[in-house]
Parts: sequence; structure tokens; C-alpha cells
Amino acid sequence: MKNIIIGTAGHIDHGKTTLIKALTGTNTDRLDEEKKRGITIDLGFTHFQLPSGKKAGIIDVPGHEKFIKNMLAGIGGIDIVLFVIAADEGFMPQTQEHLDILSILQVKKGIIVLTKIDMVDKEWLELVKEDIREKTKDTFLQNASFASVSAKTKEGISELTTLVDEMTEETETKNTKMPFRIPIDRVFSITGFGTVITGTQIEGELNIGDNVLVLPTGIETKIRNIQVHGETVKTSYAGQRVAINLANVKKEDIDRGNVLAPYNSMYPSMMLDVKISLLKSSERILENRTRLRLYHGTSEILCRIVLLDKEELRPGESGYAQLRLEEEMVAKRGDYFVLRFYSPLETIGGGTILDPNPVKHKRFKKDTIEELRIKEEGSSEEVVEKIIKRFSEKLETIEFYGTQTGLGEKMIKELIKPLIEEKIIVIFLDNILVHYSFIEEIEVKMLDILKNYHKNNPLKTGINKEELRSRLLPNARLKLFSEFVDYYCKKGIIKQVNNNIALSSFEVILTETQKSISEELDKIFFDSGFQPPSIEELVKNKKNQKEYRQVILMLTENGTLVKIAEDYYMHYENFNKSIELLKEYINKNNDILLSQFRDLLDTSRKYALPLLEFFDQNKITKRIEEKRILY
Ligand SMILES: Nc1nc2c(ncn2[C@@H]2O[C@H](COP(=O)(O)OP(=O)(O)OP(=O)(O)O)[C@@H](O)[C@H]2O)c(=O)[nH]1
Ligand SMILES: [Mg+2]
Repeated sequence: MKNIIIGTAGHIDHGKTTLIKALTGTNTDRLDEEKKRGITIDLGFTHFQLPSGKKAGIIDVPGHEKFIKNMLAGIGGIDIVLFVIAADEGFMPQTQEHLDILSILQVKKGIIVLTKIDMVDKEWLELVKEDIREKTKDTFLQNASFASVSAKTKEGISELTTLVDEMTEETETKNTKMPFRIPIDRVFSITGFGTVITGTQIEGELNIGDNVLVLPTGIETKIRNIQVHGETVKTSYAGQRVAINLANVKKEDIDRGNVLAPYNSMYPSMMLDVKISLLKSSERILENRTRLRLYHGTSEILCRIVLLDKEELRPGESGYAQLRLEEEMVAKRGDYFVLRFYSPLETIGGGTILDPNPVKHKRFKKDTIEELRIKEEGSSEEVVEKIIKRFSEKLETIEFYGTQTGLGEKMIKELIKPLIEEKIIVIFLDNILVHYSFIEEIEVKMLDILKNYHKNNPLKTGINKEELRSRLLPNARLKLFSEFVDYYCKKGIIKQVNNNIALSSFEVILTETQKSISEELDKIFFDSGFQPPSIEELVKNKKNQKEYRQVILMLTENGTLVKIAEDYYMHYENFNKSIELLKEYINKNNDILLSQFRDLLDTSRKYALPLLEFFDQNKITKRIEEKRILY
């Protein structure tokens, strides 16, 4: 089911709170002072039972210019605005300011509600409507429906209800795959329950029992209970108004402006990279390092703006900037925010967060501006690709990228699927992500190492895998490196021979002399059975000792000879035979003594003992006191 939040907006005394009462039956002004003065000071909350059966959360905001700060804390997560204008007064200053704020925060849907129609005649009403059409031109409300109502006579109220109901059908379903996020708008304590916060769950899914953080303070807490529309639920979803009972945290330790979120979804920051636009209607020129008020989620934070690509910003202009904050906050890429002057208090513009955890930038740097441009224009998929490219050499995990982008693991897994299919991203060990450009970089280095190695070691089958790892990807564990090797083997670039890596095209090529030495040795070792000659003895009287030794090494690498111990090599056929005989014997007799093994091979202790020890080491046999059994 869709979850919808409806907010009010409009000038003071234009009938917002009265309208909500007429629609829902609830007076959302709850403070004594509000009741006494007849104005709204802080946000009011209730829910709306729609005829279709849907329930929408309602946020009523104050219209007084002094309380814009509170209005800003409530308006961020809304889907539909009831843009209230009193028919008798028409468009007023905060009507305009609220419209600006809603536009900056990218609210997309609204109904223009003309209230107090019992106080004006039809002709006047038409004039007011005309004026409103003019003033909402080129805004998200330019084609909005009008609803004309009187809370006093109830005229138009049921028509408005139907209009709202229809509009909820058109709102977009929210993303529940993101890590959940709740900008906190109220904190109180209830005797017997403890601390309760309320807020609009703008993203994700939350469950009772979840361990979560209050940010930016990092206080650890647990979800004890969740209420949506006054009822306890196990799970709450993006787009719902929620009241949450938190365990082990004092009311005093949480403020409006804090955010409830899971571990590793956002990191506190003292800087933000942003794209900002100044309102056309603003009459000021924004200079570098001006002190401003930043409104994001439910928070208000003082900051200075560093203009990165312009000397100054004029009304209607936009540019890249870095906000240097006076307090820590948490945000995600793509979040919207509003900026107001520090003094006099005046909304001047706002924009989008491009990087919530940037490094400090200098002004007018081409690279910085280019990177911000990609962050601004790129889809999530493109940004994920860029970030994976940047961190490829660190061999980072899906979890890391979930945090780095603020998208969470689940979203990263979704976003990389097409990238992996298109072979732009390669995944290793089901978790480590690298960009294809990194794969190519490594390939070039590897080819270089292997070419050199083959040149210097023409009789060796290839470079030892561990040696290659330490030269190529020293921070990769062996398991990960093995997957890299498999990848390049499949790609047909390299091959693995036993534990050595070679270029796929590489073959050991022997000279005529080497060939005849190889054949000679093959025969000598085969014929000598279980009493092979010592290499030292063998080469002692040879002219070309060095070549003999090289060929022996090569025969060992390619598996013709098996090195049992120092200066003790056996032909692989004899070696295999010895294992066969051993197994046959133990299967019959349960175990074997050294002397029995010696007799079995018809050899001497000198040859039998190292061979048995070699079997022990290679887990073919197991020694129990004087006897050996099969491992
Ligand atoms: N005659 C008449 N009076 C109305 C109507 N709607 C509201 N009022 C009156 O207008 C006054 C202000 O109404 P509110 O609902 O408090 O206005 P508001 O927009 O919530 O004001 P703030 O929250 O302070 O910005 C109250 O005295 C209401 O009784 C209406 O349709 N007809
Ligand atoms: Mg009110």
C-alpha cells in the first residue's frame, strides 16, 4: 500500500489549521500558547482517513514568518501540499515564501485551496484566482487544481476530500530498499515508556528490535516500539509518519534535527558539496564566505558558503559551492536543502547535496568542478561506477560502497547488476568490486612482469603464484588473488601450470643439447627405479653442468621429476608406483613399518625413509609411533 504525507502551507491566519480540523476532525494546534494566541507556532500532526480506505499522514505548518524554521522542519518529506490562500486576503508574503521553499525542496504535487469563501463574493473569488494563476506561473503549482472551501459552512470540504483521494493515486511509490532514515521532528518522554521520537520516515524499512543510531551524535539505541497513525506496527515503511519508542536513551540527548538511521548508512560531516540556485525574487547578491542558515531535513545549521565556480551569485543564478558548517550533520547525495540569510532572515535559495562527506576544496579548480558536474548529472548507476573506479585498487566490498554512496548494500547490489552484465564492473569472491579499467591496468602490469620473467627464465614454466601476487596485488589475500588469476586464465591471457603462472602463449623451448639432456635424464631416472642417482654425482663429470641443472629444474617444474628431499629426485612414474605399492600393502596389513616399506620397494633405508617422510608431509601417510597408516 502507498504511504502518503500531506502538508499544509500558506500565509498566517489563512485557515490552514482550521482546514485540517474540517477535513480530519482533529485540532493540530496542541500548545497552550497556540490555543491562546490562535496561531500555529510549531508543527501539528494527525492523519487523514480517505474515502478510498487509504490513510495519509498530515503535517500542519505555521504561517507566521517568525516560525518559518518550524515550517521547514516539517515540509521536507511531504508528497502533496494543500497550498492554502484565504479568499479575502489573497496572495501574501509568506504565500510567496512558502511557495519558494516548496519549489526548492522539489515538492511536486499540490492543490491550491482557497479558504474563507464565505467571506467573499463570486466576482472577487475569480479575481483572486486569476492573480494566483499569475503568481504560480512556472512553478509546480501552475496547473494545480483549485479547491474553494469554507470551514465555516463546510462548502467544498467533501469535494476537496475527493480531490485529495484522487491525487494520492498519482504519487510515486517510495524506495524501501534504501537504508531507513527518519529526520526527527519531536522528542518527548512518556512515563513508563521512556523516550519517544516522531518524524517522517523518508526512506527504507524499519523493524521493532533493530539496533540503530541517533546521528550525528552517534548514540546507539534500539527500536522498542513503532506506531504509525496511532497503532503499533512491527515494521514501518518509507512515506509513513512514525512515533518510535527508543531504548536506553534520554530525551535530553536528542534534538529536532537529529536523524535516526542504521549503522554505516551516513557519516557526520562538517562540509557539504552542493549545487545551489538563488531565487529569482531574491534581491541580494551572494558573496563568497557569506554566513547562512542551512535547512536540511528537520535541522537548522549555521554555515559559510564557499563559491567554487563563481566570484558571486546573483538572483536566479546557480553554481557549485562548498558549505562549511558550524556543527556536524548527516546527509545523503541528492538531498534538497534551503538557504536563508543569517540576518535579516530571508529565504534566498537552496539546492541539492552532491557530496555529503567531501574533502576541503579550493575555489576555481577545474578537476573539482568537473567531478561535481558528474555527481550532479550522473544517475546513481553512473555515480556508483565512478566511485568503484576511484576505489578499485583498494579492493573494497559492497558494504563499503553502500556506505560511501549512502545507498546501502541492497541498492548497490541492484545497481551493479547491469554494470556486471555489461562487464563494466567485475565482482570477485561475490563481494569485492573493481572497475574494468582497473582490470586492464593490472593486465598491462602482469603482461610486463610475465614477459620479463620468461625472458630471464626460459626453462621455467612460469612465475610462482605467490611471487606474482606480491608484485602485482600485494594487498589481495591469496584467495582473492586466485580468483583474479582464474579470471585472466578464462580471458585467455595467462595459464597456470601447477603453482606457476605463465603467459598463455609461453612454452619452454629446448635447444638440441637441452633436448638430448632431457631425454638422457628421463631415461636415467626412470631406469633407476627406487634408487635414483644423486644429482651431484650425476653432473660431477659433465662439461655443461649448468645446462644439466637447468634441465633438472625444468623437469621438476613440469612434473617429470618429483623432488623428495635435497638431492633426491625420483621419476614421477616410479613415484606413483611407490604410492600404489604402499596403499596396496596398508590396505592388506593395516599399517607399515619403515623396514617393511624398504623391503616392499626393494631399496635401502637411505631411500625409503625420506620418501615416507615426504608422504607424511603431503598427507598421504600418517605416522603413529613406528608405524604408518594411510592419512
Ligand atoms: N469565516 C471563516 N473563517 C475561517 C475559515 N477558516 C479559518 N477561519 C478563521 O481564520 C482564523 C485563522 O485560522 P487558522 O486555521 O488558525 O489559520 P492558520 O492558517 O492555521 O494560521 P497559522 O497557523 O497561524 O499560520 C481563525 O479565527 C479561523 O476561525 C473559514 O473558512 N471561514
Ligand atoms: Mg495554523
